[in-house]
Amino acid sequence: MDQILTPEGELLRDPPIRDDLIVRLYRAMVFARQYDHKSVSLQRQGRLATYAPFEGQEAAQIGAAAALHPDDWLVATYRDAAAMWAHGYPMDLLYLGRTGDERGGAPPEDVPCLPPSITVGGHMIHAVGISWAAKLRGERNVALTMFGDGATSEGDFHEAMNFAAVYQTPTVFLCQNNGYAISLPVHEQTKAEHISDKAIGYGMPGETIDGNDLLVVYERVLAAVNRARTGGGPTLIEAVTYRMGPHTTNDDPGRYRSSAEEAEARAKDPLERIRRYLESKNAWTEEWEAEVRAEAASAADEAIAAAESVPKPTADDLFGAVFADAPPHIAEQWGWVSHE
Ligand SMILES: Cc1ncc(C[n+]2csc(CCOP(=O)(O)OP(=O)(O)O)c2C)c(N)n1
Repeated sequence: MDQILTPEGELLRDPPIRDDLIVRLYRAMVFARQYDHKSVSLQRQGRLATYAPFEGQEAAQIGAAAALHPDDWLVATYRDAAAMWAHGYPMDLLYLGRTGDERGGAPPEDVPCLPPSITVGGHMIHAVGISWAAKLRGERNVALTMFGDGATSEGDFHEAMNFAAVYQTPTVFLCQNNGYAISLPVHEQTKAEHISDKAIGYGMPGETIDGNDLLVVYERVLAAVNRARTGGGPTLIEAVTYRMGPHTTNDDPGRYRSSAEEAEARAKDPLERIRRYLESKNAWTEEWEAEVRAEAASAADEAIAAAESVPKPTADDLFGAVFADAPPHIAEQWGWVSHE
């Protein structure tokens, strides 16, 4: 498993980026964690619907998004809010989406993100389509698609990987192997030693990296993005990480994993690792951390306030988003809601 920065914060080779960029990405990870914690607490207050926490996966998501050009596409899942936010998806729309309001799934025109896919695996095909279109049009942008270990058992994974390799589409497949698909551990998900080994069968490069190491994620995703952009075709990257929280706010991980395992994973916290490294370079202090956390908390508060101030969708918003011409039974229901 490729690694640049050990959990203790020691460098195994030169970092791919300068310390000032590492500081910026660390700051983004703190913002992401604040968003995540806030989301769980808002869900517990009944202000958000079901939420899928990503705590523990911040390095994989922020490192990957940082390797993209602003025009590149990000096609991700319900657990990838950190990556989407880092790629420009406004935080208030992320919150709005989690209130159950579909309008949160429509980012501004200049943010090349699809709405988060709830269908496991389905979005990888869309990423391949988008990147194939870019290739046919002679554009230089690539598509990065993020998915979990469980998604690699879907037929859609096979179709997307095969098509991408055959047509040499500029697609980067980033699997965040976070150990579980809900309660199913990854060793019951596949008999392959590494998820990245699956790339061999499709004829594309594959590699396994430490997904809690921001530096290796950035370096390897950037290499894959550059290869895709310059006509070298797709890559499969397996970023090994751990979902520290439950699958969603409806899940109790205590029913399928031990607290000893969770404690061991917490010792590999991706934020702690960067903090240790920055501290060793005199680029981190407790005061600065407190300031960043306070800024992150206000950003999250402002975003939720903006999301909660959006007027509730009308019947026309809800039905009109789905039907241009509503069939009679739907038109009847549309009428009921319009008159409520
Ligand atoms: C096609 C499909 N099948 C089943 C589900 C129900 N489901 C939601 S999340 C999930 C597990 C996905 O695990 P993984 O791909 O490892 O991603 P993670 O949730 O760990 O990020 C399942 C089975 C779904 N949403 N879509």
